[in-house]
Amino acid sequence: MGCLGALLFLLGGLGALAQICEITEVDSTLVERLGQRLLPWMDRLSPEQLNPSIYVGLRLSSLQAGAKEAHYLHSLKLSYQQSLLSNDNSDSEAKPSMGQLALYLLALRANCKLVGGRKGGRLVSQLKRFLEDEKGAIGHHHQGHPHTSYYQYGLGILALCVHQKRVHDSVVGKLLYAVEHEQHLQKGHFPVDTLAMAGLAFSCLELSNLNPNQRNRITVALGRVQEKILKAQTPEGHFGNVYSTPLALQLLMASLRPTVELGTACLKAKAALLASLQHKAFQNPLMISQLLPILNQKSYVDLISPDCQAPRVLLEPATETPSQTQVPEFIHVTLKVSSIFPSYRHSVSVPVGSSLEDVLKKAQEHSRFRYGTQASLSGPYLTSVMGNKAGEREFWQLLRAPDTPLLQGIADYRPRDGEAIELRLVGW
Ligand code: B12
Repeated sequence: MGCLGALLFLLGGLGALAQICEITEVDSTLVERLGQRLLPWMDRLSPEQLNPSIYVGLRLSSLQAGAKEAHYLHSLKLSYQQSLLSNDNSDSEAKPSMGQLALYLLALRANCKLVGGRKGGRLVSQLKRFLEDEKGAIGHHHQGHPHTSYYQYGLGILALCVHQKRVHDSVVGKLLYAVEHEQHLQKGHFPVDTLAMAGLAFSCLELSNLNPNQRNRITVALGRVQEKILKAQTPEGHFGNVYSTPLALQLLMASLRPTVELGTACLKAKAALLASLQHKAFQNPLMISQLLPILNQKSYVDLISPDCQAPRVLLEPATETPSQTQVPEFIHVTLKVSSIFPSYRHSVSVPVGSSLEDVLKKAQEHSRFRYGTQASLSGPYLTSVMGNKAGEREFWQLLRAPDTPLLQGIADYRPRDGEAIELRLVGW
């Protein structure tokens, strides 16, 4: 073999080793069971319970909900357009946030519509205004923070991009800077989710070439995001934690950068995810909605040109096995709040299988404990404890004592007997 032959042989070998990220051959019954868990949520049509992420997740999955799906989109349109396009500012609390508007635009695109007309134009202008305000809050010298988060900032850019709407280079520039100087992304709190969302926005911009002046910077940032996410893989295989893995995989699947490590890392993540599915880790509809696309080899970036003709399997409601009525067994859970004076500690007894929210309710009924929540797309978000509302860039963190942050919210986490749960006011 001559020199050229040897070189071609070597390149061919390397090409074969560089792999893309694929999650194929997932048991269809497992996927259907996940989809079935979304169905009851699609009957909840009140404005606080509507969730555009559910619609997006389903449309990018291999499953469909028949007439329910069209009805859900219709309800989303009524609710979002009414609250976003009305000039009534009296009930500003009820207005969707920047991220919710962005998810709504993703839902419209998932139905193969591009925003247009007067109403569509107003929604786009509103999202652009949100981003401009956030850019202002970050500041010229990047000394500030967005009012929402870099996660929502990325989501906003992504939503406009899949509708082929250009945002100013300076808006994209703030997200690029945040990725280039990672300390600006949420310190310690879910950097993988935030990086993945930023990466999805950059992937869309790269493919659509909407900001040609920033092409090189976007390409470099994407490489950095991919590298960081691969580095965040845990020994079990998750990227960050189990719940950031779906978005991380969406980003890696959309990647145009096959590498030797990529394919292997994705296979390992698939194994970890499947194990988590067996352990019923995915019950929350928002989490399921971020997971379903990857089980169908899709990511939010596919919304650039969605395939609305692709065959999808019709979901049938799950057949319920009647549970035997038994006398409930009780467990004891200790609830602690040390961030207040005087501190609080109390043990409550609740039936086995109760959620942390049930524990909080019981403590409120039987002691001086008080709490408040706010509805969100992930479920009830704990906003205040003992009358202390978390301030700007603060939150009430949920921990299993002594120091393990919970990976689920108050409605989903089910404490075990003897566990102590701490609610701690922290900055983020
Ligand atoms: C940003 C963020 C935060 C910020 C929110 C503040 C802010 N102003 O943005 C901070 C750091 C405070 C936070 C806190 C928590 N978070 Co958080 N968060 C996110 C993140 C990265 C983006 C959320 C978002 O903006 N969505 C888009 C907008 C449009 O949707 P939204 O519903 O309007 O957004 C609001 C809610 O998401 C709410 N929120 C944020 N996190 C959580 C978690 C839960 C369980 C609930 C009910 C609500 C909630 O804050 C958002 C802004 O108002 C997601 C990542 C993801 N993959 O979704 C994780 C994520 C949702 N969070 C998660 C968790 C576990 C928590 C905590 C429970 C952690 C803890 N141990 O205390 C706490 C919530 C505790 C509480 N008080 O109820 C998990 C949820 C997993 C699950 N099984 O559902 C996720 C998926 C991260 C992960 N990979 O583990 N979070």
